[in-house]
Amino acid sequence: MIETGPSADAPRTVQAACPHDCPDTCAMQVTVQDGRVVRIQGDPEHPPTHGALCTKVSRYAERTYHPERVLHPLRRVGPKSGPPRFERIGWDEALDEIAQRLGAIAARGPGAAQAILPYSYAGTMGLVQGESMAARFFHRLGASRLDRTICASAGAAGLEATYGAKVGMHVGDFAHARLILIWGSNSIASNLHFWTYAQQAKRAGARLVCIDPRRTETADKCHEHLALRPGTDGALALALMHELVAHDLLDHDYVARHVEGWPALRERALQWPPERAAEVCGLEAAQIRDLARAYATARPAAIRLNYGMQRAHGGGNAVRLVALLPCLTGAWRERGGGLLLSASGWAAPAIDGAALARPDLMPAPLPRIVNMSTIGDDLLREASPGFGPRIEAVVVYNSNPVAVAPQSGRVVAGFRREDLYTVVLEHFMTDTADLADIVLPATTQLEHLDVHASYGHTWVLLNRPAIAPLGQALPNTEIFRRLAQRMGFADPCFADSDEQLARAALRPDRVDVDALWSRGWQRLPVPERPFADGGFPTPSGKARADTPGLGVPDYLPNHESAASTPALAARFPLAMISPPARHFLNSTFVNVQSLRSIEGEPLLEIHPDDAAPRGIASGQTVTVFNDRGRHRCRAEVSTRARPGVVNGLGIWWRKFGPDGTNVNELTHQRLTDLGRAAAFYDCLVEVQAGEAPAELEPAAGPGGP
Ligand SMILES: Nc1nc2c(c(=O)[nH]1)N[C@H]1C(S)=C(S)[C@@H](COP(=O)(O)OP(=O)(O)OC[C@H]3O[C@@H](n4cnc5c(=O)[nH]c(N)nc54)[C@H](O)[C@@H]3O)O[C@H]1N2
Ligand SMILES: Nc1nc2c(c(=O)[nH]1)N[C@H]1C(S)=C(S)[C@@H](COP(=O)(O)OP(=O)(O)OC[C@H]3O[C@@H](n4cnc5c(=O)[nH]c(N)nc54)[C@H](O)[C@@H]3O)O[C@H]1N2
Ligand SMILES: [Mo]
Repeated sequence: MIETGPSADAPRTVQAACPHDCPDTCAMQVTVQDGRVVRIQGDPEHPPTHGALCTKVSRYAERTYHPERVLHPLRRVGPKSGPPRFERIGWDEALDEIAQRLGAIAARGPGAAQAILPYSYAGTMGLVQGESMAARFFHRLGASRLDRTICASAGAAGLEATYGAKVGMHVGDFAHARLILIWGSNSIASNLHFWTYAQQAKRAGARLVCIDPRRTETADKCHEHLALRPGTDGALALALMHELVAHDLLDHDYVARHVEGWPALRERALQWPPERAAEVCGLEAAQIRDLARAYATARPAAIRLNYGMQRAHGGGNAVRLVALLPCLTGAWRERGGGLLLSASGWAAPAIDGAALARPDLMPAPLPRIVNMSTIGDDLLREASPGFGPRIEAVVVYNSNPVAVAPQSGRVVAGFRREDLYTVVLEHFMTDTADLADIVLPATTQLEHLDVHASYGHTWVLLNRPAIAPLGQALPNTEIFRRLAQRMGFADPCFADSDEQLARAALRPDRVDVDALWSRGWQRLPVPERPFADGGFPTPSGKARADTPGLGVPDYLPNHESAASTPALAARFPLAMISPPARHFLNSTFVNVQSLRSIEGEPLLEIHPDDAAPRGIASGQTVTVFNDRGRHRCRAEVSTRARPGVVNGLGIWWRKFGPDGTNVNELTHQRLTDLGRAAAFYDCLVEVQAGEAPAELEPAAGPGGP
């Protein structure tokens, strides 16, 4: 059934799916002629995709055929402190060496393989090329487990604490809303296909309100923009609740029947009059009052919450508070009312994660868990009873930690350890691949089979390979299959083909696999107006204002802010957020010339009121710094930044930065309240024109806050 290999002369169309970490998970149609991809388009029939792809992914062929694709296994020559120099080696040589190095660590005795760490995230969201054969391999090996916290785990924990699962509105139902709060989301940049529905609602008369410290391109297109201080969303939500109570705007019937623990939260909300929140958030009290009234009286009222607002100390609690708003007003009652942060909980029952990843292959006692958001510190940690063995080998796939993990100074120092054995499966020589011992060429989405679920809509999708692998590239699955064989892993699951893995991923009672194979996508069974009459996936069926073990949610100030760390704020008075650049996907596409030339160069937006006293003009080189490091980039003096907050758009490859750094040189490794996540947007800095004085050089060696 699966077409591979070179085609005949006539162009043919292959049904595919966008692999990227984006809520939209588009259905794509790939046109192939003479074995080469000539065009990539959105599938016009797939409802959320609607025939449209973003600028980035319509350039996916440019990325696949990029002249700098890694197409052969490579071995490092020269020290990690020096320039990245590699020699070409054969697959057998590469895999023999890796199997020998990993095998030697594992052979030291029970638990020893925990010195090996797999590091992966969402370079592809595919269920097959993500955590299937790779997970089986590391489970059987007994390697450390990775806590995948770098993106969404604070919000996920907040949502689960409140609704019981990561469930929310149908994205298409936003078209029916009369009011939409776009909260912590630059939808035009990062959730374009939601934006189409929001536009439909707007044309039908809906009011759009954007809640975001940055005046994004999305904020420009909304009727109103509340530019709150980063990390203060919880205070805003509490004040909105205050107004709902004070002006009796609650849906008492919905609250009584479908919300648990409201009386305790009500007491807390009453301590948050709009004036108090206005002070914390940097807003006007009148804006908060107006928003509360508008939200409670518009029917249907919808909230598109996104992960931008949970990358701060109190991110998990903030999500809990915001997620309760539609439960207090009964917004869930109508089609077009409610909230969407993630829809992945709707797909979860359709996916057989255990069949894919085979956690039963793990040894007892279970290997330790290492948090991916603290990889910098963890690579530099010595063995200890609390931590376990020192990390001696890292295998990276579907991720670029040297660019994307917080506090890069520590991450780079860790990956530079000469005694660390690093294997990177990649398409390109990323900042992480530059520090590898072995680089293995991986296939792209056009070259391998996969199946996808989405966290922003409720379809599953098939991705057929459109072309044969370029050069000597292999799918992640095949690389781990071959490694398993060399390690002598005899379980028959290590022989499963990609097609077997794809079929095993989906539960036949939920997904008609044959229909998926023939059409390329299939809608999951999800109720209309899912919580119109309660029925949240919690034990009681009620949304939880008071969650066992967590209590009632609260506003938690940032790790770093004028209120929580005044001495630090005196030295580093500006808050920095580092949201995605529109034409990159995290650190993917940064090396695609046509997209990089749109983004230009690493940029820091700074408000005129902050730029003037520092003598900073647009276009000038500036140094952004704090105790963790310094990062040079170009200033853009702009009211896209609010006073007191600078925006460093991400995520550039370090090596494209003027001084070989990116914004993560400044971020820290402290975690969020829930979900053990990175708090990227909770960060204080100072900015000065030109280059920073030498005494601001960060101290070498371990340290950090
Ligand atoms: N083009 C593009 N699309 C992407 C990505 C990308 O890198 N580029 N990344 C993808 C990924 S990995 C994810 S997780 C998803 C979602 O990714 P998100 O990171 O949620 O993506 P955005 O919606 O672009 O950005 C979040 C918005 O939150 C704002 N923000 C920052 N701090 C706060 C705060 O404290 N409160 C509030 N209310 N807002 C705040 C930022 O200014 C930004 O406009 O998007 C995906 N889509
Ligand atoms: N300062 C700051 N830092 C951030 C964020 C931020 O907003 N600000 N956002 C955070 C968020 S939300 C996220 S999700 C993380 C993202 O972090 P990552 O998931 O690491 O995302 P990418 O940077 O896109 O790197 C993915 C890599 O996987 C590779 N890849 C893609 N497909 C395949 C494949 O099939 N096989 C193999 N072997 N490799 C493949 C790509 O070439 C790419 O280099 O970054 C986080 N870091
Ligand atoms: Mo993410």
